[in-house]
Amino acid sequence: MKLFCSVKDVSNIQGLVREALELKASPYTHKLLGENKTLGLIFLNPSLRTRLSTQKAALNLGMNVMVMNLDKEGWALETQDGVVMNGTTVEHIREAAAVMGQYCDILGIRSFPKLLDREEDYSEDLFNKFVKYCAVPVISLESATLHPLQSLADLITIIETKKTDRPKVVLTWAPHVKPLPQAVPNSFSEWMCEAQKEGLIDFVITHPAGYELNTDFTSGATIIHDQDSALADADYVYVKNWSSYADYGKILSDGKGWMMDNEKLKQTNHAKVMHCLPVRRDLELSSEILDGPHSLVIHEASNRVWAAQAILKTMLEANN
Ligand code: AN0
Ligand code: CP
Repeated sequence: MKLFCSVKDVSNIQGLVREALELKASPYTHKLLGENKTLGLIFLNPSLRTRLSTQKAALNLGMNVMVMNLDKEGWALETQDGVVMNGTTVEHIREAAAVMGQYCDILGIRSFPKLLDREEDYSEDLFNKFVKYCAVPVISLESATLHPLQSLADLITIIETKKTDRPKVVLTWAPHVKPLPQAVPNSFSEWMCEAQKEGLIDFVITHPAGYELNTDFTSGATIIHDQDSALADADYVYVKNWSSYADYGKILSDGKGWMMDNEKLKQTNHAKVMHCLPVRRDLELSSEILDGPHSLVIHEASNRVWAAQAILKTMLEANN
């Protein structure tokens, strides 16, 4: 594996989940695998979970880790080709990525979309240029359109805790005050569609009209605008806000009535509630749920370590 940015980069998702759960049971079995190897984690946006869990995963494998907040601590980056750099950008991604590749055996990068120009964001221009010019294996730490380490941790969490053979998983849109990327729901959806194809789950998406996701990521999902009917008999409810894809990057309404709370959970099959975090309490999800027995959010975040460790292990073994 030289690249991890999508479910398409994984040949066997069930095998990967098994690997992650084995690492969870025995975190230090491969503590020499990453000896004398360096992981670089490059952030252009804030992060708590991705940064710490990926660092911990690398340390469990014996790797060295370097972390850089490139947006704050690096030189202002130019990503366009053919421009005379007489403005505010100081360094081109061609040199910056190539140099980071000299210092690291594996690189991770986080780069959110600007949410201004749909074509630009969905071209994944910055991420793809980083991959091209660094010349070492790359892990997405959340790109403009996908967040694969999160989705793998989500799949691990569902497979680890499921009580029925084929649980019903519902992705439900939630209100927010800021326009957020579609990366988490796109990614969750592509992973759940693959899990559904393999007979592991049934997958339903519910959102208000106008919040349809790019259909490239939702093939096979049942999409229902009525939240109540979507939630009926759900075993897992995955709560997430995203901004509109059609009216790109916009918040279309205040989303009143879409916050997940205990009253809504009554329609489900005692569903467990998931969220990638960070979560806005009592806006996206009620405190009552977050502090109660239905919440899986902390367990889900803890599984980020095993998701990252499974990917790093696969990359180290493939590129040894
Ligand atoms: C980001 C998002 O929605 O993509 C990161 C989530 C992991 N969330 C926020 O910016 C609040
Ligand atoms: N869920 C997630 O990726 O969290 P961070 O943005 O804190 O890394």
